[in-house]
Amino acid sequence: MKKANELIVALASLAVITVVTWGLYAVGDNMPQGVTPFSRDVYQLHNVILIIVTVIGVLVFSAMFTSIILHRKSKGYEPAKFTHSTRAEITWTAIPVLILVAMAVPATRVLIDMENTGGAEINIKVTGYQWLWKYDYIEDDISFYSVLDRESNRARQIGSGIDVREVDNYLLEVDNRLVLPTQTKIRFLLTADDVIHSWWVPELGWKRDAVPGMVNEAWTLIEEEGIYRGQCAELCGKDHGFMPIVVEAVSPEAYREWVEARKAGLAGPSAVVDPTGAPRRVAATGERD
Ligand SMILES: [Cu+2]
Repeated sequence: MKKANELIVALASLAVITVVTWGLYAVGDNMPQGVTPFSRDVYQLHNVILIIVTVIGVLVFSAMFTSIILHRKSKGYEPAKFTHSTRAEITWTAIPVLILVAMAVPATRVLIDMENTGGAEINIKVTGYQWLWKYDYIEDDISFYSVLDRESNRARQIGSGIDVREVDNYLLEVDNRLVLPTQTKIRFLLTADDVIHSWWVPELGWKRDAVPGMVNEAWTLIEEEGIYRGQCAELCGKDHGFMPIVVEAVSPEAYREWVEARKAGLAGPSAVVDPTGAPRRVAATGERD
């Protein structure tokens, strides 16, 4: 009878914890899967670790609640009298080690892949300033600043009277987007000119600090065309929240076309051709060189 009781309590606590954990997981926003091969690896890794910690949580809390309910002193339960158990010591050392190895192996694989910046076709230098970004396309000799767009900037001013919900991509739009080709390995060289910034576009699956006097590396290979938005992820000063990042990923052909037009001074801040067929904006806005 006592054994049956224990089993019922253990199963009930297990069910409660599983339902609560899964509920939180289902209603909560999971992290984005992203659009690069290792952003998806990171997503899978996150799920694997979540499952491992859920299983550990369920087992530990089931054992705890079973003991609290069935083995309490007021029920006259007699505690075990032993003071040392070599078998228990070995078990509770070996099991966590095995769990850590199970987590470390896939995590290390993804980390090594993230650091492998070799073989890139395009190199982009990213420089953080208070409070804007500068992009240099090293092979193509293109360089421009990327600043918070005018609409957001106007709306953010104290007493502007503008309803920020009316502003498209409020604080997540720039004047000059970073145009990149899809299906191409791109290496980033990140640095800063004043304080530490951090370049972060969640869909690409990584963020990297931009530190004055240092060059950090990262890489990406964007699989899907689209516009991906991010922000500086370092508290770099009072206007830290106003240095967004916008990546515009286009097909390699459209990218080449944009590069040529940009070099000729014919392309504006975006590679996306106006669907109305209107000519592209002449000369980029926001250029400061
Ligand atoms: Cu910053």
